[in-house]
Amino acid sequence: MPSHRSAVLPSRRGLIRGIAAGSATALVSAGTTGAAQAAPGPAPAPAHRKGRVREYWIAAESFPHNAVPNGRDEMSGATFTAAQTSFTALGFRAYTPGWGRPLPADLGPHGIGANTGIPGPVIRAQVGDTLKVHFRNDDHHYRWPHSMHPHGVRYTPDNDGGWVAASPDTPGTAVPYGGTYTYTWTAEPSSVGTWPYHDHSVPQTVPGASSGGGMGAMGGGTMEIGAQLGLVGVLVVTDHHTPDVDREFALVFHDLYANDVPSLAQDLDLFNGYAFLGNTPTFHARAGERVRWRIVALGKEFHVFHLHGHRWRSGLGYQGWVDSQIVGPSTSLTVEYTEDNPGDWLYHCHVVDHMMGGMVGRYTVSG
Ligand SMILES: [Cu+2]
Repeated sequence: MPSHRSAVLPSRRGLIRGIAAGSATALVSAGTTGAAQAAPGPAPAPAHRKGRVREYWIAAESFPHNAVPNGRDEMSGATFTAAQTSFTALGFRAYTPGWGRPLPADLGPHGIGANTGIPGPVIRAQVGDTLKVHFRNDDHHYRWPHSMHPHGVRYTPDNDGGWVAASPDTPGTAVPYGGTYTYTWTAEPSSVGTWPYHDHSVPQTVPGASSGGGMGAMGGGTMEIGAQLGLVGVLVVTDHHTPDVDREFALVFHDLYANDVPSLAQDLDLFNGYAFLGNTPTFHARAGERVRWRIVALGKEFHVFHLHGHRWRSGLGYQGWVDSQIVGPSTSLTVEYTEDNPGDWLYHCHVVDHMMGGMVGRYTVSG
């Protein structure tokens, strides 16, 4: 029996409950709160709706990371040594106010996710809200400047985070090691959906890399190398039309290139920073639950998200029901269905090279 995407009534109450039970510690209400007011009617909420101020305290950190911690690909049988698949990664991590302590994982449908660095914490807002993201650069390994560049929300140039050599002093585009910056972004009616955010700072070359540094005295370096090393996350904007769900999974597609990251023995295709079946995240749901995947991609490749045993509404018009959808650099997918098919399933990129490079994982559904 196919899944159904049913019309779901506005559930402001559900969202508030979820926030209270979920990432509340990530949020410090520093302003007026209109969120508790009665939900408006079916028309899109106006941009000037009084929202809340949602503050996040996020650090960019460097840390050793093995993308294949169990040393094998349970799909092909290939094996790897830790040295072949390890590198110094970068990641965004959410903290208590003042960058006090890392926030605990919250994998619930309104939570920040695993908060282990790759991907960064799920940043959430409702239409009308203002996001104040306090950023600190704690990249003690590379000591490069970093930034946070959001998609989907509204911001001024000083809150863009995108560095260009022609105007290198634009605030917030190259936060130095040890430095801080606060970005202000607003959630508009046109912001509803799933978006990436990522490092967009000065191009750099990992020592020993055959790429980027090849430009030598001409300058160069690899654009968005920070994002390739892990500085990428998911930004979610909801409104009163957004259906409430029982499960929400954040999934980031991105790729590592041995030319850019010389400690790697080969290119790797990653789900949430990990490669190959048995290493990538295993997602769980139960029959009858409403499930939402929030998927973003970053890097140089186009991917195809495929989920075994399920179909969903594409929302694109050229074909209603799908079981595979294309996602490319900086674009996203929001996949929703009511779970009706218990079993152990695969999700993977259907570009075969990418599946063989690590983009495959498990999805288990209990009855
Ligand atoms: Cu792919």
